[in-house]
Amino acid sequence: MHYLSKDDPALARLVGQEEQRIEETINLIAAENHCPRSILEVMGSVLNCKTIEGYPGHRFHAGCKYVDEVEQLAIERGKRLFNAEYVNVQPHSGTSANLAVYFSVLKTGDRILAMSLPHGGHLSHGHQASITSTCFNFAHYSVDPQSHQIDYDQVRQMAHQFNPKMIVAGASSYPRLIDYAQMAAIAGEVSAFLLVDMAHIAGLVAARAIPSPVPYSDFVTFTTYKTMMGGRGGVILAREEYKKKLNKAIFPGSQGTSAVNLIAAKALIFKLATQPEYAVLQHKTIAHARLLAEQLTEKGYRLITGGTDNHQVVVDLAAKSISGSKAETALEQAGIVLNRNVIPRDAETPGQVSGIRIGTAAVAARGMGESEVSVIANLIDQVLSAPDNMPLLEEVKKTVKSMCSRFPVYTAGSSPVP
Ligand code: DSN
Repeated sequence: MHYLSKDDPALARLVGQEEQRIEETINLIAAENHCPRSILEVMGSVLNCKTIEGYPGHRFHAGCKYVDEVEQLAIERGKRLFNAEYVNVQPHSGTSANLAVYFSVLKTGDRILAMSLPHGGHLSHGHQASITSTCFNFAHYSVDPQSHQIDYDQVRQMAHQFNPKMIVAGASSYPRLIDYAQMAAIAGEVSAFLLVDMAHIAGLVAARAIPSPVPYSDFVTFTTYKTMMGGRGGVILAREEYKKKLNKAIFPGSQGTSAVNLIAAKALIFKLATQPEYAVLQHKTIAHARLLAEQLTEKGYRLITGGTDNHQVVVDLAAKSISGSKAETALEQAGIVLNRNVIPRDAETPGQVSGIRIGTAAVAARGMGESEVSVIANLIDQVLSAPDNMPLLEEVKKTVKSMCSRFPVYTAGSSPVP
């Protein structure tokens, strides 16, 4: 931060404080990760300054010789990694990617069937607060009241009644695998497109740790900074037949110039994701989530779906007489960072909610193992059993800080795997 410290000491101080926060706290936010240093380097490189519009070989500004190669590299690596016919690496985010997919093959007002947000879906899947809901006519499927898993019979029934032009599978808060073959069969029965939003699980899919939706879907979207462990941004995978429509829907349809530095970070993580260390890490992320789920269950916590198949555990705190919001605050005071989460059929107010969502990608990335996961489960339980006990929260914070110091993220020349 040499130049930043000179130009803007106040901002440099904040970056330093954020670095310290990262080092000293346990990151259990399921939508985050620690990325390799090389990702930070390429995101902060001169590539940031190049304006590009259009696609490699067809640009609207001169000087694109090298950035064309960067984007082509990202596209080719993305195709190989995910076995996809078409890749678009320009979306600024997962929401931008989803919007572009909707607009590529649908008209405003067309019907889309997606998972309800309180049951695991995402804002950009037609939530009333999202612009997606004003552009398209959404209906939402929910999860089974007992198992909390997707009820494919209900999805099928709704698809036949609602007759959507597109079905969206994929979630931001769903700890189980989705049966893509079933979703594709249902979409086929009603002649709907199938979009799978794999934002949360892309890294697990890239490592072949869980099944890929690519063979079953017309479109797959994801972000590159969650389990994927790369820089910020979104990606679209599709069949080649949608290439022209998708390219147009991103540029000029919904975006202007795109961020070459972030496209380069996508190229980089697609390369790193082919390394054996990456696969080991993604398997470890899943194993950690399973262990955490088992240990919290043993301590009497009720988990949504009763467990996990991926990187996240969703805990229903209703029986513990503590809201998700209070749990989030108390845990943060103790150095454990996660987010409150709405759960299916949540009885709490939207601000308080009844759940918390726990992700294990970042603890795996900084090298924590099974014994640390067990410590984390104990610490979570201690805090949630006495959220107003400030001396206890201080004690836990000390334990967290001490444990974190043995697993540096970026200090002492370290860099998260791979
Ligand atoms: N989709 C949001 C989440 O899952 O928390 C942010 O990426």
